[in-house]
Amino acid sequence: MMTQPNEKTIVGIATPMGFGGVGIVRLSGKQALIIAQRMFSRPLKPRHATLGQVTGDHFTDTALAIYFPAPHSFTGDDVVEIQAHGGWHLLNRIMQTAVKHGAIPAEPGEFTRNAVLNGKMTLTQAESTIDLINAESDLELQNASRLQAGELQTILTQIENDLVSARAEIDAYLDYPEDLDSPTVPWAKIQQVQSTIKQLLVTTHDGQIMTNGVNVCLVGCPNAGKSSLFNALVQNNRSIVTDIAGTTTDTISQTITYHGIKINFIDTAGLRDGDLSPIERQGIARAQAAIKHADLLVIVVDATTRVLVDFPRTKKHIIVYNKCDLCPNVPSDGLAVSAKTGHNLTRLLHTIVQMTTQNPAANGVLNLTNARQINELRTADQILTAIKPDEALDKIAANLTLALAHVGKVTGSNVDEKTLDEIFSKFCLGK
Ligand SMILES: Nc1nc2c(ncn2[C@@H]2O[C@H](COP(=O)(O)OP(=O)(O)O)[C@@H](O)[C@H]2O)c(=O)[nH]1
Ligand SMILES: [Mg+2]
Repeated sequence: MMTQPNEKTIVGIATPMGFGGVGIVRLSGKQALIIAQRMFSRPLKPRHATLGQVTGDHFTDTALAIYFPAPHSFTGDDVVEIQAHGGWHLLNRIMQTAVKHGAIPAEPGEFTRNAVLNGKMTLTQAESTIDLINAESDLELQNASRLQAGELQTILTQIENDLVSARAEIDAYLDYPEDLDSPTVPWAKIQQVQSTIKQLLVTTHDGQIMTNGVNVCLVGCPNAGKSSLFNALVQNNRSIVTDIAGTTTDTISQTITYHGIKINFIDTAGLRDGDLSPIERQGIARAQAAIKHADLLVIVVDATTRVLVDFPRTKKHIIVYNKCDLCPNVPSDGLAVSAKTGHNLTRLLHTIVQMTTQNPAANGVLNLTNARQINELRTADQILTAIKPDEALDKIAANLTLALAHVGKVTGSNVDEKTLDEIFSKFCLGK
């Protein structure tokens, strides 16, 4: 017989694998309390932190334990959290002890999965947990918090309702054509759904940038000052600077956050031809690969020589004339900067953000960041966009149902076990 998710009691380490002051082992399921009491010295009361001893083979630790009776717990099942000291071996031992007493090691994301299955949170909220945990900037945190609060779920539930009611209107005619004078397609409703989904999809570009950052490649002739500029921008002496051409060979990257946007700067080898060492040739090949993958190129020109390097003009780029401390008058097609004095570097950062983002979350737009959700909504969008008002009604109805199915894969109203497995396998153990 298949075990229902909440018929077994699972155990996992909820805190990261490492060494810390505190580490948490979490039990969830019908036997959670019984198993916890087999290893904890004092009786647990609902929602009370109890100080006691947790004991197993080879160890005893002083710990706090809290019992959250169902349904008022994270998973919706009975939960016990044991807060012990945060050593990975100790926590593993506590977990093994729980297993010895009847618990089953949790699969990645199984706690959250149970929370969804028990109706404690929606699927979009569960998926946004990963965003919240992985957030590296305030913008990401802000966006993840909004997803956690259910903002996307609310929008998509409205879409589902509209699709269902549009479909019902058509069905009414198909079932009883004699009752209605002429078939009416609820076109306004369909268009409303179309436009809401399109609005959501527009945000994926910025969502992507918010999560992964923009890749900005510093490109130019040897000695233009790329490495100096790189160091000044990332405020770290990462890259070696000399007046010898060909100093930088490997690509060097570092990420900074500017106004909530992550910018991944990549310093590259200067581009030049001639009789080059194999090291420099490889460096230039790497530079060219980095240029190809960059979202934006900063073309660094030495203001004193003004030699512009060859670069793919079709790529987004900004020309900067560096060393403007030596030569303040520069051509109007670029920005005068100085790695040495820091002149115009804030302006450069500002321009980079402006040129690479469309509508950053700072403007109050909810950004889609999850590839799976984006794929499903893109498919729904394609299906809906292909619908024509003068098509056969049964065909329109069928396409509305199909679009609804894809939206349901995001909201959770149409997900199977396999999809849930895929979603939660991306979670960490103990989550
Ligand atoms: N005066 C001045 N010198 C600079 C500036 N930026 C770089 N340099 C000098 O130019 C030379 C080459 O710099 P580097 O950053 O290694 O250039 P790269 O080969 O393009 O990476 C070094 O001697 C730097 O000190 C600048 O803004 N002003
Ligand atoms: Mg360099």
